[in-house]
Amino acid sequence: MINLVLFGPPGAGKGTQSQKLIEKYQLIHLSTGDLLRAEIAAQTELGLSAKKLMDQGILVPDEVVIGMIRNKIQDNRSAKGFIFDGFPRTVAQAEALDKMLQENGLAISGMIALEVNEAELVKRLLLRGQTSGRPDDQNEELVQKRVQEYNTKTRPVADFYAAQGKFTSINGIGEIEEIFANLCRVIDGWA
Ligand code: B4P
Repeated sequence: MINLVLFGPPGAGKGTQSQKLIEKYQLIHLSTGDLLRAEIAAQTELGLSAKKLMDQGILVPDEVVIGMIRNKIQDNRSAKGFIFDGFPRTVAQAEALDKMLQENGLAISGMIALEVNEAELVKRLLLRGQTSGRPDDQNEELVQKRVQEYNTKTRPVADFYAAQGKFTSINGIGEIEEIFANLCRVIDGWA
């Protein structure tokens, strides 16, 4: 079973690469960003309170995203594995994920980080903002805020997996196919 944490700053290509990985490895894709946007579209109470934070580029509370992921793992007990995309984003989320997986007799296989510099991230997200309709992709100030949230709250999650010997980083700049091939090489090494 492959349980991958795909890591990187906003705009690093996590969502893009996840789509290719789920097809190749038949994994369940768990994107907390997508799950939150689905709650917003359905206008649930959770969605409405998350929207206020997401529109400012701020992370939503740990207990909200942990609860969403717990439900999804329990709904997919017979899965071949999971891609965690955009989760965990804090060390508290990483600790909760380890515990949840342990309770289900599972474990993270490894974390792969996509390394992309800040100028490229801003360029990609503002470009996506022209067509995505995502309020958090609309202006540079907001995009910078998301990168700042990543640097302060999310970056330490890499050390959490490195301490377990489960961290690999690859270049996230270049052709999408080339980055995908490098990801597959790391994953195939886990088999
Ligand atoms: P997310 O939905 O996770 O959004 P994201 O970080 O912007 O990454 P995404 O996966 O969408 O973009 P990608 O890199 O694929 O989070 C949104 C918000 O939700 C957060 O700010 C937060 O408020 C909240 N949230 C989500 N999870 C949370 C959690 N666990 N805890 C607390 N809050 C949480 O792609 C970006 C663009 O780059 C695309 O347009 C793509 O086409 C392009 N691109 C990809 N690869 C490329 C390449 N190689 N070259 C050029 N362009 C490329």
